[in-house]
Amino acid sequence: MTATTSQLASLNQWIEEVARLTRPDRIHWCDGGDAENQALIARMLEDGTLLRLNQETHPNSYLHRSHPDDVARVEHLTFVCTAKRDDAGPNNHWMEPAIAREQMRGLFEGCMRGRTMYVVPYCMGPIDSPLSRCGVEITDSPYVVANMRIMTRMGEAALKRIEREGGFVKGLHSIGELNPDRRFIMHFPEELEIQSFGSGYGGNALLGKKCHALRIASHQARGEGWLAEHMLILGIENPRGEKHYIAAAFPSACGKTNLAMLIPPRGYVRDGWKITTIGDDICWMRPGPDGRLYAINPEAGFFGVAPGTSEKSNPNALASLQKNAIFTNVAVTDDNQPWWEGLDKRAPATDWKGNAFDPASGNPAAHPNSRFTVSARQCPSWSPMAEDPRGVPISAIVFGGRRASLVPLVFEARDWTHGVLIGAAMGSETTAAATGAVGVMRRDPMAMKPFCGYNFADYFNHWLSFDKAGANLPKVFHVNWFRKGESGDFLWPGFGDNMRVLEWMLKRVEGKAGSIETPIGHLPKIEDVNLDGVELTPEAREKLFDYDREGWAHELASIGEYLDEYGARMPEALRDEQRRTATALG
Ligand code: GTP
Ligand code: SPV
Ligand code: MN
Repeated sequence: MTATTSQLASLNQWIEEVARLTRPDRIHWCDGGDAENQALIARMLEDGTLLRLNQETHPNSYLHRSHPDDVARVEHLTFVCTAKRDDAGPNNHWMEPAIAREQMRGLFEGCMRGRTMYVVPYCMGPIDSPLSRCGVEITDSPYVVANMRIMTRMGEAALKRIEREGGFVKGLHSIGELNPDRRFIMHFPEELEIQSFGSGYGGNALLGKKCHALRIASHQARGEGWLAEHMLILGIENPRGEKHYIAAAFPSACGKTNLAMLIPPRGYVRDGWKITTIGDDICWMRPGPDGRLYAINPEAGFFGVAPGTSEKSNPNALASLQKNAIFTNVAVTDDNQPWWEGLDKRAPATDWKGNAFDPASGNPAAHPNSRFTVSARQCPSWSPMAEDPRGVPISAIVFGGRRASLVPLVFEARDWTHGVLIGAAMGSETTAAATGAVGVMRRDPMAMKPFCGYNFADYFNHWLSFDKAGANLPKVFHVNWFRKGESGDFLWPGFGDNMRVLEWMLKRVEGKAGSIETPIGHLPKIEDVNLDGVELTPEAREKLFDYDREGWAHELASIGEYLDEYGARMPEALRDEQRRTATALG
């Protein structure tokens, strides 16, 4: 039964061990090639896992309808299992490793009977980059294999690197019976191991993504002096041809994909400004020889939110989706094209569950967390620098959340420590990317609340540690595209117009714009932000560009309480910074 094809004894051994436990009918080692992919797709079309979309408008594109109870990440079932509870921190659910392993053993026992076990070797990052890291995911889901092939460098080349290096992250996944009561996503960062059972959904099942590239990698990065972050990476080129790279952390479904693929307003394009895309979700960065932070996108594809994606909001994403895409839980039109809320004015025929769509029901046709999976190379703004093994130097780090009130459009940190406080204090209203209530304000430091594989107090300390002799660190900013006015409408047009804010940041990076110094940081002078062609109401001008001292005094008190939840482990430097800011606000 076991067709062992690896040169690495430890890998073969693990595969055999897992096969003895899970009892698959067959084992398939994935080479990542076209023939393999076509065969997988053919099988999935046969058994209904995939449905063929209109092949004239969307060649080689397919629809997957998940189990209706399996549509988002499940944070309450996601655990970080470190030997000591405190090492996982109050920011994670924790289970004792031995107990977690025992529990997972019970679930995995015999779970692949009648199924094929796929062995998926993958590389996170350019295959020849020293910043990249490899893993092997074992899964019984061909849908996961097809997605991993798009999202990572999967197959033969990755296996060769793994055999050369000898080490890799072990990920074991089974869709189980998709029973929400038998579903767990367990991480063992100290053993570089992931075990996920009972879900086929993105962040729960494509183990290279959040499980490896964030939870395991953040833990590993702390030990090795680098950072694994929930950030997009974009390139910005000015009319003189000078290039900068910006990394931005926004919580799930808060605008990373959109900002990464931004098309600047017409005047900017005319003047020769250009935005290029390196990554839309995850960023690994470490100091280079010149003291700057160099970043790679560990992923090779986009697993993006469909609703709201349109020719107007994100034309680059739409162009990427013309072919070779997998759509999950979107609706379809009567001629079998993928459709979601906000795409266009057509009426969908069938909803995400496969039922005839009834507009009178009041329910959306596409699931609010419906997604597309597509190769990054198909994006018109994709930058070949995404393949550079050295990574790209980061000039600015941006934090941002979904905040209907209080938080202005943009402000800049005084220095690195203040920047770390701004990141640590990030708050955002929850979205459909995770199960649970939507629209509830919660602290989501650095957009890593669901993804940091260790104690946040230690994580902030790690961030602070980058400020040392020889460092040449990026400037740190905070943005809020989601401020609302009295009427409940967004005050800022957002999307392409966010370019105006990026331009102000670059001016600050290059020392070409002044600012207004306030206790919360440097606010732009409104005349330094190019607002040509933007209509802002007086309410918008005030709320986007000013700050409410009293409201911020409350906010800082609440941030102080939040930091205190981590007790003595919270770095004193961060508590000091919070106290300084609170005092300045009076
Ligand atoms: P994950 O893939 O979950 O990590 O999400 P993300 O951070 O990549 O978010 P994405 O870019 O997919 O945007 C999520 C939602 O926010 C979509 O419905 C967008 O239309 C909306 N959005 C993105 N940018 C803006 C903006 O500048 N303004 C407003 N109002 N909405 C935005
Ligand atoms: C997110 O939720 O932040 C995503 C989608 O990017 S998932 O892959 O499920 O994490
Ligand atoms: Mn994300």
